[in-house]
Amino acid sequence: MSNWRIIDLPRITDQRGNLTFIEGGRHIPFSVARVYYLYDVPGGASRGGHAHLQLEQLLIAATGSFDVIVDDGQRRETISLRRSYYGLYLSNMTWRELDNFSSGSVCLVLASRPYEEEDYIRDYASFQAKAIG
Ligand code: T46
Repeated sequence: MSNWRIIDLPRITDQRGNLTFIEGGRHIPFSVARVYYLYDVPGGASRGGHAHLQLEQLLIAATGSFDVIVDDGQRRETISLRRSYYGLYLSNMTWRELDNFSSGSVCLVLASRPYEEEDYIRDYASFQAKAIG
């Protein structure tokens, strides 16, 4: 089973504008403990470059677009997010790098746990050794 997948979120379309909602445990496979967002990302910047021991997340391009490079230690894929009704689910032990942010883009993140520095693996070789056992 893959460490990542696109989740097609519910869409309520309306002449007044569209609405998407997310219920923890229903649309995504975890309860939401934290929400944060990346914004005002300068052109050419990249974020991430780490994995998490336990954390699961859902990444959404709430506005604009960006690319997410995902890696399970054996397989690497680049996923472009550009629609606010698609979420990219990342399981624990998934390496991620984010780049190619469009001007004004916002990366909205729902997370299964509070911020815990000890949950990060920041060295790729250590991540890969742990991931492939
Ligand atoms: C991920 C990508 C998409 C906090 O104090 N609380 C938080 O909830 C977060 C996420 C960060 N921070 C502090 C820790 C650092 O001093 O904010 C600073 C920047 O964090 P970081 O370098 O981890 O940011 P990104 O954008 O490289 O990575 C973050 C998440 O850490 C990561 O899990 O998937 O956003």
